[in-house]
Amino acid sequence: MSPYTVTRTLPEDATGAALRDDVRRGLTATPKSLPPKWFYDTRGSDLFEEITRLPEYYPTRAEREILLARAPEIARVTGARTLVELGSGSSEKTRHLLDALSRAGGLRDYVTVDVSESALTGAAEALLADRPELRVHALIADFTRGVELPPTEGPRLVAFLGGTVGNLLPAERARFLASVRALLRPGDTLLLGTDLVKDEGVLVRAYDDAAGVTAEFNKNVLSVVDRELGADFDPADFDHVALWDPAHEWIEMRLRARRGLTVKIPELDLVAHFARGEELRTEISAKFRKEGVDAELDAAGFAPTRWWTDEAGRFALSLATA
Ligand code: AVJ
Repeated sequence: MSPYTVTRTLPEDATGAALRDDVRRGLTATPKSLPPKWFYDTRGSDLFEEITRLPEYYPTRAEREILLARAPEIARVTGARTLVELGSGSSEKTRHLLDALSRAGGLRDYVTVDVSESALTGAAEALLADRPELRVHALIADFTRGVELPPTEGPRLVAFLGGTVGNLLPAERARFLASVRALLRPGDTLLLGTDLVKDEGVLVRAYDDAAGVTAEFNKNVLSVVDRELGADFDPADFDHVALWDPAHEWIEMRLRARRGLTVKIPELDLVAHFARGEELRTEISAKFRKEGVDAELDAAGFAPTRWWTDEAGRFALSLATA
């Protein structure tokens, strides 16, 4: 049996406290908003997995295409002995990277960081079954609030895939990238996945699919607030909205009240009113251009060294050295 450690840096009640703060702040603000990280309870994570298989949702397939094509080069260029994956979820795409890094000969440790304990430990155990020689460290942590990495051997490769960096607002992104840079030493690298600016119709359909899975995923955040904070949101009172903001170059997901309504949130001692048609913003998903990604990496103290896209030019992976 190979070594496998689970470290919790979030106190048991941290998730609840953070959710309460976010919901209080978001529902008393104008316009109303909730951070996207609260989508991902078990049902939300399952719905996201279903989204990745939808015909309209191209980012997962595009990123997998790049990883498959470039994994050997990534292994060669980085010489990584430790792979750190942030927001790993089910770690499905990571397999290609792990395989290439193992074949290149240097990989010793895999550190997987996620707020979702069920996603983490399930994935870690599946990986271990195939790779008895790998040391796996599962870290339950909110990577936007800073993590402490186990003292593994360098060079380290930090992978932040899926385009999830686009869920952060520009100022949050700058802070986040700088905090990742601060974890690294010279010679370590960052592998960053970013979805690219493209035709508006293609983008909107990726977030408003014909089968309605993304609508379910969006409304799931209301069920999370109901269950965790005793609220009485009825998801059926809201319509799913996905729109392209051309000024910010991001997709916004919103929930629009179908009628005027009042929601009670007993755990917060809060009552929230929605006018008919009022919208709650649940996610931004920024789309990027090469110049923008390079500039943000540079501002965070990284030197961008590689830029790869899929054949169709929909999605990019950047490699940057610390
Ligand atoms: C998991 C953050 C990459 O922003 O595209 C999918 C989440 N939201 N459909 C994204 C998501 C709506 C997704 N990321």
